[in-house]
Amino acid sequence: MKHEQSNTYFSQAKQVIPGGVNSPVRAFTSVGCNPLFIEKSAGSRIYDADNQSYIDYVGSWGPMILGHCHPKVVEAIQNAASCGASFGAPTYKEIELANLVCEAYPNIEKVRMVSSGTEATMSAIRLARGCTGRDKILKFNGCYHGHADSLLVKAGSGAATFGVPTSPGIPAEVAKYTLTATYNDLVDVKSIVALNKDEIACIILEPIAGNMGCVPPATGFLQGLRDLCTAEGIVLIVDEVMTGFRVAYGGAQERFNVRGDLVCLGKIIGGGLPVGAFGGKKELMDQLSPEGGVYQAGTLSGNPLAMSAGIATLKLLKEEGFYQQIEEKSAFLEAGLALTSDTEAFSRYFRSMLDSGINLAPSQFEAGFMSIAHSQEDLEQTIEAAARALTGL
Ligand code: HOZ
Repeated sequence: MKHEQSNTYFSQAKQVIPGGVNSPVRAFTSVGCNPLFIEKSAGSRIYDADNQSYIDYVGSWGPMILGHCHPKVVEAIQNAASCGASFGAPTYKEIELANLVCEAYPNIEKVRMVSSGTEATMSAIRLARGCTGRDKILKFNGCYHGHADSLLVKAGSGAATFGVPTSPGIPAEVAKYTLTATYNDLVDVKSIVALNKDEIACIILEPIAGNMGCVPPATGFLQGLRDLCTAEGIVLIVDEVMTGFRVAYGGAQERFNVRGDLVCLGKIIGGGLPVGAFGGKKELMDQLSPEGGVYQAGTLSGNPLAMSAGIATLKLLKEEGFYQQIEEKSAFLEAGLALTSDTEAFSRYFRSMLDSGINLAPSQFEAGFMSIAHSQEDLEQTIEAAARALTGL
C-alpha cells in the first residue's frame, strides 16, 4: 500500500511535535516504517489519510470494544456536546456512570473520575500512601501503569519497546521508593515485603499483564497477593485500565474472584473519550479531599462528553451474550494465528499485515483488542493475511 499522505503528514508532524507523535509507541519506531495518519473509522475498520482501510486490532488501545463510531455512542456524545462541553461543576451524568461502575465492581463503593489511566493509578497510589502513612510502593517488572514518575520503573510496553527500563527525568530519590518484583512470583514478593516490613503502602499490578505481551496470572498468584496485603496492612491496587469491562463486565477481578482494595479503570469507561477512574471501599475513598486530606483534582474530571460516551458504552456491554461473543471471536482468531516473540520477525510481520490491510499494535509487547464489530469475514481475512505474512518471514 502507498502511504504518501501519511508520510507527508509525518514529516510535518516531526517539525512541531516531538517524534511526530503525542504518545511514543504511535511512531512505529520498532516496526521499521512510518505511522499511518488516521482520518476516520467505522465498525471494525480505520481509514488512513491515503483513504485506505484497515481491519483494526488496536481499537485506540482498548476503549473501542463496541467498534468505532457505534451510533448510540456517537449520539450520546452529540447530545452532550449540544448542552455544553465542560462546566467544571458536577453533573447528573457523573452519578450515572459512578453507579454503573459500582454495580459492576462490588469492591468499589465510591469512585472518582479523572481524565486518564495515568491519573487514576497516580491518584490511587497517593491515596494508598496517605491512608497508610507509608512511602514505598511495589510494582511488577513489565507491568505498565501509565507514566507517573513513581510508576515508570521497569514499565514494559513503550519503555521496553525503546529499551528504556526507567526514564531519565525521574529523580533517584523518587525511584528509590518503587520496589519491583517478578510477575507471577509470590516468593519474590513475599521476600521483598519481609525486607521492607511496615514500609510498603501498596502493591499495584495488572491482573492480566498486557504490556509485556499478554501474561495471565499464575494460579493462586492474585489470591496470594490478596492474602499477603491483608496480613501486612498493604493496599492492593488492581489496575484494570485495560482489563476492566474488557475480559468480563466486572473485569479480571470478576473472572478470578479476587478483589483489590483500590481499583483503577479507564479506556472502555470513557467510550473512546479521555477518562480514568479509581475507586474502592468507602473508608479509603473518603480520605480523599474534600472529605479527607489526600488532595486530588482535575478541571476536566467527570467531563460530560466523556461521561455520556462511557454511560452509552457500558449500557451496551450489559446486553445478553456480549462477552461470550467477544470471547468466541477472540478464540477463533487466536486459533488461526501463530505467535512470535522475535522483535525483528515481528517488525516484518507487522509490515506485511499492514500491507494486507490489517492494523496491529506496532510493538510485540502490546496487546491486541477485539471489538464486537469485527465480522467473521474480518477474522478470516486476518488469518489469511497472517498465514501469508508468516510464510514470508
Ligand atoms: N499506553 C499505550 C501503550 N500501552 C499507548 C497509548 C497510545 O499511544 O495511544
